[in-house]
Amino acid sequence: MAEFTKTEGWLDWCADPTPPDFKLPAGAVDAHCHVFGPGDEFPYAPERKYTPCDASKHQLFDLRDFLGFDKNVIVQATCHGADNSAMVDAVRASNGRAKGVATVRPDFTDAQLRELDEAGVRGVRFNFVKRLVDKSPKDDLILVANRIAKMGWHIVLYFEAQDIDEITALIQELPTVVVIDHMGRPDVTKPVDGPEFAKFIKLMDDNEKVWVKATGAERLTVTGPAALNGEHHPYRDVVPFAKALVERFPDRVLWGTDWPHPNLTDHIPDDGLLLDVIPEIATTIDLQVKMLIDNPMRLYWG
Ligand code: 0GY
Repeated sequence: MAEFTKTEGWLDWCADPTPPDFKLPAGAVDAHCHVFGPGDEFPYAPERKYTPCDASKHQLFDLRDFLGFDKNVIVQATCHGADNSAMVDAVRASNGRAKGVATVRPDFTDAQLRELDEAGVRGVRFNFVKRLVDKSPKDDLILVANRIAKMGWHIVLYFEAQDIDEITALIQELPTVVVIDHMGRPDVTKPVDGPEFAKFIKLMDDNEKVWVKATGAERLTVTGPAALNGEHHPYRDVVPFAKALVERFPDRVLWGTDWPHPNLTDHIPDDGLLLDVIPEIATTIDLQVKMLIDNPMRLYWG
């Protein structure tokens, strides 16, 4: 049995989230979350950059039910490398209520890809965040892209804001829908209408195939989760960035909890509080239904 000790400073996930004030519409999809292990059943990858605490499929499904989501999109995280077993096991156990995004290397066989597809995988993720991977996955991405395009899958990209020029060029070569994690990780201390975020908006303006996850408030925030002047405005510094994207690209935006919030060292996100960000960024029922139901259903269950 494999024994794993979580990385020093690693914070556990919140075991008793606050009941959210915001009530999700029926059929809502948590379109960005992970499962970790359990490590003794699904060992973490030797090349991983962190060892998380276990976060099992049962714990994910409990959170789904507590928050009022109907479905999950479970995204492969780097701590499991290209061994998708924990994610696939969770998707298979969901009774059709979860889809997956896998890590695929060029040496995967067609039979392996078919098996992932049959399990409920609908996308591949390429992680360009330097602290999470040994080398840029660009070459792998080009080799894998055309193969997964034939299966109707899409590509999820995770990168840092400073790499946007390189990523913008790369996206031109990609044959599928491209979903960008955590809004391209903007520096939220900069103005939302400044030149940095304008680049991200232009990328989406210029490329109809690019979608975005208005997620990651808990990891992009500088002000933290606290309420403002006693009022209930969690993660208020991230809200203008997410709101701008939801309003400009209502048909190409997704939202998810990012549970169990890997690599946070300053606070343990309360997933109930995080949910209360939704009505701040998607301010009408119409926008909420698009972001939480119509868009993820089209991309993952369509
Ligand atoms: C996230 C964010 C992070 C981690 C990973 O695959 C991963 O390990 O994506 C991060 O550290 O920013 O979406 O889970």
